Amino acid sequence: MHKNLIKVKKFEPEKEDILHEVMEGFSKHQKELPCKLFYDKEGSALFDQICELDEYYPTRTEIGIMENNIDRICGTLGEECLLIELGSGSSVKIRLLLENLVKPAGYVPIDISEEHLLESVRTLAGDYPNLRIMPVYADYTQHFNLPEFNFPYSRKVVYYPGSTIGNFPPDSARAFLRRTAEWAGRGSGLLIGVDLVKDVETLERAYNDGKGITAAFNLNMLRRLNREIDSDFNLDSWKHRALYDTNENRIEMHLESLRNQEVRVNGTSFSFGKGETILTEYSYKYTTQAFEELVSDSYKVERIWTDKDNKFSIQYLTAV
Ligand code: AVJ
Repeated sequence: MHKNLIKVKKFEPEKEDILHEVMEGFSKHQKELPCKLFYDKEGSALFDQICELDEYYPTRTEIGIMENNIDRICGTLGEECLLIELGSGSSVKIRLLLENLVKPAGYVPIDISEEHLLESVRTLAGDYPNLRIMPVYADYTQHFNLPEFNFPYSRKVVYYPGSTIGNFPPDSARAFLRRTAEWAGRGSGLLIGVDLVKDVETLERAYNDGKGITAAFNLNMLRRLNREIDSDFNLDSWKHRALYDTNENRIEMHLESLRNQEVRVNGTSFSFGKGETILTEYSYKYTTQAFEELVSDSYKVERIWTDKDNKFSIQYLTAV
């Protein structure tokens, strides 16, 4: 391991945890699987491919906003900030920050995919030999322990790019941001990417790409379960579906059963009717007003940067 890596206690997601999530999700009327199960090694690699797709505008738009406003963004974060990234691996974006921030005090990437985390940290450590990097392998939606920060820094800034906040239904998003504001503390910053409400065609195309990468990403969740827990999903019997709900302002991703079928999971049999779906992901879209309203009990919106078409926003908030 590189010399500027501070080792933290290793976090191991247990097979039992995954099994528990599956059992719980399959006991609901609308069966569901948590979207964090997308990100094993294969899933993380497929997600990287999604980010390159013509149809998938968020990543490229967010990077464009950063490039156009990098001085303003870094000026807002200020000198010697301690940058804590939730769900790292977005190496282009973090590099833009690390290259333009004035004397960053440290970088704490938190990620659920151990291999993805260590691989990106290894590369970053080589490229920024003077940067203090403290990777944390954890599920940041659950309780986790941060390493001790026994060095000076001006303020903590939590970095949450990619509009991943959109995965949470609004009430959970509010609760999650409240917890984040609590552990990061009053006055801490939150630099967050938020995807904006827009026309249905653009949204649905972004989740139904022509090459079928998003479909492979969605189906990989079942493949992963077959690899990691005792399940027997037949991959030929499931189909990717993504649609936008204009009332809820969200993309819904589902896996649709193509026939009546039984699936065994750890000795328990579940039946799926033809056309029945497993909900795998929500991706909520916000107006800037709706987002400000969502966060208002824990954060104050200080700055909003967008692209010329108002597709996506990067926002800087401070915990109140
Ligand atoms: C990583 C949650 C922001 O919701 O757009 C991309 C995940 N799912 N294509 C999103 C995703 C399907 C993505 N986030």
